Amino acid sequence: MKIIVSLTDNRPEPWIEGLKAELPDAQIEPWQPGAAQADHAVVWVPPQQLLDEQPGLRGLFNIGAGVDALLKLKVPAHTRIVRLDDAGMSVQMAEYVCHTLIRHFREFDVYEADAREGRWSYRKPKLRRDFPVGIMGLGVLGERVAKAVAQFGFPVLGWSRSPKAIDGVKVFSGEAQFDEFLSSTRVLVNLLPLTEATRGILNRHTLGKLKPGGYLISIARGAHMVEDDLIPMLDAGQLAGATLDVFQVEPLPAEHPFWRHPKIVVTPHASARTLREESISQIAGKIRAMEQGLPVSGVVDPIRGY
Ligand code: NDP
Ligand code: OXD
Repeated sequence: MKIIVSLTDNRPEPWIEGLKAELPDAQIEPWQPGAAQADHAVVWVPPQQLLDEQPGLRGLFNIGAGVDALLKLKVPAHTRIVRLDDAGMSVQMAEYVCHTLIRHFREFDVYEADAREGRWSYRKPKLRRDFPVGIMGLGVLGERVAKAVAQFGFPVLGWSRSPKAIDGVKVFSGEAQFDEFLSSTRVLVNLLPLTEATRGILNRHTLGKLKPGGYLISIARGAHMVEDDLIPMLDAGQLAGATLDVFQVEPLPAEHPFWRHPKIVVTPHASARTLREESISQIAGKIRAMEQGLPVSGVVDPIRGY
């Protein structure tokens, strides 16, 4: 069995070493133009040339959860695209959202500013029931985040394409229930995949439906948000604040106004990093299963887009 590796922005060597340790009988190499046909490829945003030159790939393993960049390429219909399922990312997302939510709810940002001035002053306690948290996307990441937030006693709502039941979470589904989901939410967390149906879904119309004091946590993809809509809503007091991890252009240009806006916190696409060891072991397990004709989880439906 031959496996090729092509990871934009990542050194392939540690991945190749890790995969070799898991799959000692496989031939595993970095992809180069003109390489002989392989059975599987492990990739992050590979060049179209790789796919054109490798029509016999059975598995295309993405080293991330989101496959929006991969689906822009022409992938042969018989090649199965497989995403990472969790592999250590959902707990990171839960940490990120709980931290951001609690920092905002308890006004730790205000205490930090007070401390810098040597000011001893209490904030009036707020009620959790006034901070319903709505999570868009209840997949591998969204469900874990919803459960983590519920543990802190906040009312939790979720929105997905298909109906589902999650303990402690009020689930809305489909376009028909989107407005009701938004108008019941104060802190909005986006964990949708980027598809044609979700591009631009965070905009002045949708964000304008949140409860007063709305707060946005945007951690899936930059193209979910109409960026020009955000600052006017913050400046007009229609939103209380936003924590943003993903952007239309990454790295976020140094001159971008998001960096310096007092109601925006920026992080550099760091809410859930791919963990190499967990990811290698998951991908190797899926390759073994595929080779034995067994089912694998995380196979992407290219029509649905995730
Ligand atoms: P999943 O595919 O497991 O879950 C996607 C969820 O979104 C599902 O609940 C799905 O509904 C729902 N959904 C999809 N389309 C729609 C729609 N049109 N309307 C309503 N709901 C919809 O994805 P993950 O949870 O693993 O990851 C989510 C995204 O997070 C990734 O696609 C990626 O873009 C982003 N991400 C960002 C990272 C970062 O560091 N910032 C790191 C990792 C991921 P249903 O359940 O009905 O199918
Ligand atoms: C992912 C990401 O999709 O890192 O996994 O954004």
